[in-house]
Amino acid sequence: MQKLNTLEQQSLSQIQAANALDELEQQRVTLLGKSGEITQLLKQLGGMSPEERKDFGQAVNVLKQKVQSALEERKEELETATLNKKLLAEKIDITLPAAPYRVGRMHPVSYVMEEVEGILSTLGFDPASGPEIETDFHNFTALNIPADHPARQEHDTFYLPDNAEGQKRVLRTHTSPVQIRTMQKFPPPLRIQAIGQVYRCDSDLTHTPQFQQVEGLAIDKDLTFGHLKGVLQTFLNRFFEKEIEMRMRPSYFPFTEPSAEVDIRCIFCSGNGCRVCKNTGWLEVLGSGMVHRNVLTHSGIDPNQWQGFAFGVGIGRLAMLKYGINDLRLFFESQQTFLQHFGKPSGLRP
Ligand code: 2NM
Repeated sequence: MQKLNTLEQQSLSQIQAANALDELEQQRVTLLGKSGEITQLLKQLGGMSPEERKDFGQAVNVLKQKVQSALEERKEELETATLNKKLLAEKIDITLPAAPYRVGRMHPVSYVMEEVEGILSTLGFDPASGPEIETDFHNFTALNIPADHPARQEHDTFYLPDNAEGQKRVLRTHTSPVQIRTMQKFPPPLRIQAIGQVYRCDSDLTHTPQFQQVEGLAIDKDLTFGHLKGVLQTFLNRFFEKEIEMRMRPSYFPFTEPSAEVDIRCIFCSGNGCRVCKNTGWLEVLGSGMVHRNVLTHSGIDPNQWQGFAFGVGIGRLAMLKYGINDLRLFFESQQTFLQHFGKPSGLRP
C-alpha cells in the first residue's frame, strides 16, 4: 500500500510536469501499457488471497482511475496550449495592403471590333462569319472582280494550293466572301455585318499582311443611296461619340455601282489643316456603294427584284483615328507601355 501511494504521487506529478503530447503518451505506456507498472500490479491480483485481493485490488483500481483522469486532463491542457501557440504564430494582419499585381488589358484593335460590332448590331446588322481560307470564286469572281484585275495578282493575294476539287484557294483579302456565302444561304431581305481578319501580301510602314476589317450589307426591295448615307452618318456619330461632318466622293469598286469613298471632317484640326489630314481638312474613313447587280446574280439573288448597299471599314484605321495612335506598327509590337495606355481595362483591380 505504501508502494501504491508513492507510485501515485510520482505518477501524478510526472503527468503534471509533462510538457509535450508525445512525452505524455510515453508516460501512459509506462503506467497503463501492456507491461506498464499499474498493469503489472493488476496482474499480481491473480496470485493473492481473496482478502488481500479485495483491498489491494480496490486501491490499484482507484489509482488507475486517478492516473487515467490525470492523463486526460493533462492531454487536454497540452492540446489547448498547442492550438493557442499555433493560432498566435499564424496571426495575419488583414489591414496590410495586398501585394501589387498587373492585370492585362484588351488590345485596342479587339476593343474597337467590339464597339463597331455593337453599334452595327443596334442598327440591325446581324454578325455573320465565314472561313479565312476562301475559294477564288467567293473572294473574287462572285464580287465581280474580273480575271485580269490587279487585286488578283500574286503580290496582293496569298495563294494557297488548290483544294481536292481543283478549286483555287486564297487567304481572304476582304470579308466580302462572308456576305456572298450569307446571301447564297439565306433569302433576302438581309442586313448583316462581317467582321474579322483579312490578309494581303503587303508589308510596310502603313500596311501589315494581316489586318482587321468590318463590312456591312443590306438587301431589300427598295433600298437607296439615302439609306446608305443615313446608316454611315449614324455609325460615324456613334463611333466617334460626336456629330461628325461627312462627305461622299464618287469612287470605284468592282462590287458596287455607284461607289463612294466616305471622308469625315478632320477630327484633329476640325478642318483647319494639319499633318494628319495633310492640310486637306478631310480624312478618308471608308468605302461604300450600291451592290453591283453581278454580285447579286452570283449570290443567287434576282437583281431585278432586290437591291442593296454595302460598306467596308478598316478597324486599325478607326482605332488610330479615335484614339490618336499615329503608328500602325504599335498594334503589333505588344509594348506594355502602349497596351497599358490604350488597352481597355478589364473589370479587375488595379
Ligand atoms: C467596301 C466598299 C464597298 C462590300 C461589298 C460587299 C458585297 F459582298 F456585298 F458585295 N461587301 N462589302 C464593299 C463595298 C466593301 O470596302 C471598302
